[in-house]
Amino acid sequence: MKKAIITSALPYANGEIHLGHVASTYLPADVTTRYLKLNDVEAYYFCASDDFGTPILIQSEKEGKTPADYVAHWNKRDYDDFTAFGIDFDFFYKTSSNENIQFVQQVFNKLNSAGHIYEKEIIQFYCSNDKKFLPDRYVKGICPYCNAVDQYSDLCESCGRVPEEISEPKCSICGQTPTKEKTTHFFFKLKNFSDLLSKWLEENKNLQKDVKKYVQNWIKSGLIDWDITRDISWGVPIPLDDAKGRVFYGWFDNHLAYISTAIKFLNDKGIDGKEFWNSADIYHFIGKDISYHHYLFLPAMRLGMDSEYKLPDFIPTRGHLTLQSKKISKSRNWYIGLKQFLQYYPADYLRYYLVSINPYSQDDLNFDWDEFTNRINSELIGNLGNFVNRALGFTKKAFNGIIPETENFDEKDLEAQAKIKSLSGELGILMDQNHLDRALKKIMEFSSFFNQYFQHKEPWKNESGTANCVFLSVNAARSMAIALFPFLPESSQKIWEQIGISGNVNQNKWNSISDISLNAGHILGNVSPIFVKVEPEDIAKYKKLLGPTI
Ligand code: B3M
Ligand code: ZN
Repeated sequence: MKKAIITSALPYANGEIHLGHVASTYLPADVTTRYLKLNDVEAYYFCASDDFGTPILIQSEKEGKTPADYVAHWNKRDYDDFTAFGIDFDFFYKTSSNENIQFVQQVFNKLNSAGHIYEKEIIQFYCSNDKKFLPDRYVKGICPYCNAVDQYSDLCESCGRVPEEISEPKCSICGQTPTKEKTTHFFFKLKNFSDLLSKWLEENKNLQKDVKKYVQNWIKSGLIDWDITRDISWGVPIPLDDAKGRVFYGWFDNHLAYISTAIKFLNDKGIDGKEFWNSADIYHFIGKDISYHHYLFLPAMRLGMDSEYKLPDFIPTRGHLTLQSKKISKSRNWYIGLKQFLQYYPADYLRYYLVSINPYSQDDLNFDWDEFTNRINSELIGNLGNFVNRALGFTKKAFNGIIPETENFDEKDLEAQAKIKSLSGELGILMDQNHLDRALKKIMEFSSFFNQYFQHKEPWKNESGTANCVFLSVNAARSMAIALFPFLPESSQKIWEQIGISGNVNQNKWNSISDISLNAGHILGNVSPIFVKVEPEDIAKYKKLLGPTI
């Protein structure tokens, strides 16, 4: 049996999950995992809260909580919100787990003995007002590469690079210009991995071409060794006697939790976690802002351990979500929390909309309330819901809910039959290539074909051919229910039950989508509309909630 491990970027344990998070990573990863499971792959989806790092320490200090209490709260809240959205992790853990802390320390020791680490005295920003060293988000300034203003010192959000030294630095707590003080830090020799990384990028044909090009250019313009130390109290302690009181940079430890979380879960299940990891396809789903970390730091660290844990096969990288064409910003209240959204509409509405606007590329995508309304009302309800309800409703009314005996198929019936036969293969190709949006579109085309078929056959006239139309339409609804499971798990189960098939829709195999397995005599379940229309008046109300609240 084929194996796969799927991860999605670990959410920082410092705030609620919003639509921007789920669009680019969690939803595509969830859809993919559900698909792989149906398609006979032993697949597991892992994630964890990203608990360490400066922003979290800063925020917990502001709220007067210990960082441990603070992250525990967000770990639970994030998990609950994901679950309500149908994101079905096999295991959601945390970077601050004992397993991860130990694993990170082991990895460091291995890299250190292999000669990939060195210690160097550096000058760090220090705020004499706050009496603190100021790593990462404690400093804001101008990006030395692209001149974007107001960037944190650890990542430029405008060009995606990690600045060596930010220009015109200011303390992000008090705004004062920091002084420079000496401290010793550990560095990872990223520079030494340029050739190995280039080779890996070259050889891995599954990586997206456009992202690859970006990363190859970064390598060409010269990598710099990577400071993996922080002079703060909250993090994985550096396991050396002369490093007391210092911890690892969050980006040194967080991606290692992909591995430590997988190993913990698999070992607990009685599976050899390491062996599984190394014989599985590894997928890391991310948003494009963290390409640098996933295409350089992460593979370099694994290479530095002689690939004791294999490198990723896929790093599906998607663009950012804007909201009504404007950048999402929590501070300006220009965002929609996942929990809040799910109070308005079922998870499947959002899943449908977000997958359908989300190509397998780095292009940004936009959430627009009016487009959401249109797509739900005209596509999800007008096309798909309508067909399912029409086919099943008519069978109920005209045949007492029992699939009739077929007669000879005419040309239209044969065409319809062929559509069912080819569906699983056609969808499978798109799913394997990560084109989730195109696969969903194909299901919608299938539905609209059957709407037209039904219309053309006019079964309500009860002339010859009616039985064939009913037979094929109910079978098409069955195919759709299975094909929709990765995308719309709740609705697909509803369709399944209305068709009157027992068990869960996900107990089927992907290629059974193309079976015509409901025979004459099969009895439907209770039939009712699957979806409820989105009302423009409600949308007008929700739109008003966006933006500055005074
Ligand atoms: N916690 C979130 C982000 O930068 C960060 C991801 C870690 S993945 C190992 O989007
Ligand atoms: Zn300060």
